[in-house]
Amino acid sequence: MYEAGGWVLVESAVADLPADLRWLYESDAVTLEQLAVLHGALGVTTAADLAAAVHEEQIRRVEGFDAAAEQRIAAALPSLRAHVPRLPLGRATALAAPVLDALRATPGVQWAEPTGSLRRGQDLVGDIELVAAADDPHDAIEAVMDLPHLAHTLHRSARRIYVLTERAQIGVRVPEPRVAGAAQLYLTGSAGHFGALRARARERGLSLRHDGLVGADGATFAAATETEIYDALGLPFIPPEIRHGDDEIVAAACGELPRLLAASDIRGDLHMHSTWSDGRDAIEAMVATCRALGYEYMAITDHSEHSAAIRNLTADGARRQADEIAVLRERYRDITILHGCEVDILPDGRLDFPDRVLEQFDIVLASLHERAGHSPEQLLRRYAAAMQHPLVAIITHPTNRVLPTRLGYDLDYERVFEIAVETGTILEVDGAPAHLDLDGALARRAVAAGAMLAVDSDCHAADKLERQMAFGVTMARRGWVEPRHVLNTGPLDTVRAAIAAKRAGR
Ligand code: DGT
Repeated sequence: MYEAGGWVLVESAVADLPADLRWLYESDAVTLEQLAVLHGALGVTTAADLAAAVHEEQIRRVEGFDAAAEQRIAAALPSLRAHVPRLPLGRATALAAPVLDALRATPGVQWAEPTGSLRRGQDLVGDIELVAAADDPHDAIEAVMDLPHLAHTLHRSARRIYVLTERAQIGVRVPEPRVAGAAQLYLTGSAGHFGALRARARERGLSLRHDGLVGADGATFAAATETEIYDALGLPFIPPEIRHGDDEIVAAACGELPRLLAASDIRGDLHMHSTWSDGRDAIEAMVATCRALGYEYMAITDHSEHSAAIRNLTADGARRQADEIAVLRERYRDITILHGCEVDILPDGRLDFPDRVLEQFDIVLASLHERAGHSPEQLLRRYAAAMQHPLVAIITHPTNRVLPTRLGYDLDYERVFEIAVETGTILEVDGAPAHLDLDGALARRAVAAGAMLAVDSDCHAADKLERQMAFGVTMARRGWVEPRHVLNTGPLDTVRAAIAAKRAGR
């Protein structure tokens, strides 16, 4: 009886730990007592804290621990979250948004930002950890406690809080502003990027720790901003989206960082849906929001007749849709409404509208929605046929993945990019949270191959146009994409010229 009671107590204590500590305990690297000692001595709450403590050899200095115990923890860290589903970026952004809003609205909070993979714009996010800079942390912590829909508080200390929402744990740290830049830099990572910065610091006789730079004299110089640390390492600020830990530090050191695409570079959105297919809003509502976003042009691109969407556009519907757009063009003269469609690429490589229908659209986007049991070679042939079609301007979401469950097509993407260049077909970076496709890595390869991109929202509701375009821009930034690589950073004339050139076979 007593034993069972004790077990229940342990189980509930473990369930109430911040997630990484729970998994560290479950990995058998530490006992519950050791975890309590470790937490008490070092304040660790996440894998990132543990990684810093291992790297900076702090664990072996805690009473009851030694180098072997530190090694056991180090060995457990890489697989700590192996069994935990990762959150799609869209979901993580939506969960973090109200917390960030509350923190930013709190008097005394100088700034509040996400960290980790969420700030880097990774498509799947392991955990949500936010940083808010404030001298007095009390009000910021209270603001988090006061948020609605919080299931549970897992941990609270003077400058940290971990809460459980219905879907995920959210951690908030409130460092003093004079050191907040160091915390932000470490927690943003990536681990590879931070490791490379550490190595660069060593070359300069400095030591980069999770809480700042330590000089040869042993003095830590606190950093209020990340820029101060980059500066001390002889580097410009490196945008979080490219902190992958590969070649960004070398490029930064040589003054060769690109001027990454920004949302403000986008002059129009070339992919969105209306109630004529599976969109939630009428064309006029989409137009109103695009005008509010300051776009010069937009394209309404509903799904073709046999697409698997819940509602599709018929050839006859397309004619009536054109009439509706003509009326809206008269009404709204400050934006150009392109009449387009997103046509399915059928299993035999033909398109889901005959040419005489496609010709009537201002812009045609083609999508390979349906695998039809095809091998990568067959899928590539279907793409090739679509890209060789003079009426196809853009290939949408080229890998056709669905996050977080369906992987993208396993294609020879170098060949896809080559055909896109040969045929003058634009490849899309699609900002729909389930797609985020091309992702950063593929976008970078596409640009390196000479392909032109379009960054679009693929939006199905007016109130998501801005947010989904922002995701598209984030993906492009992760791929080092510059404004000059993106068709819809240009004026309407450039877009029309690209479509016309393709149609003319130029
Ligand atoms: P995630 O959460 O798995 O999507 O990826 P991150 O990058 O957000 O990683 P997370 O939450 O484990 O740790 C936050 C940051 O801590 C990470 O981006 C960089 C920093 N860090 C530096 N070195 C290490 C390390 O060896 N391991 C871990 N886990 N984090 C490290």
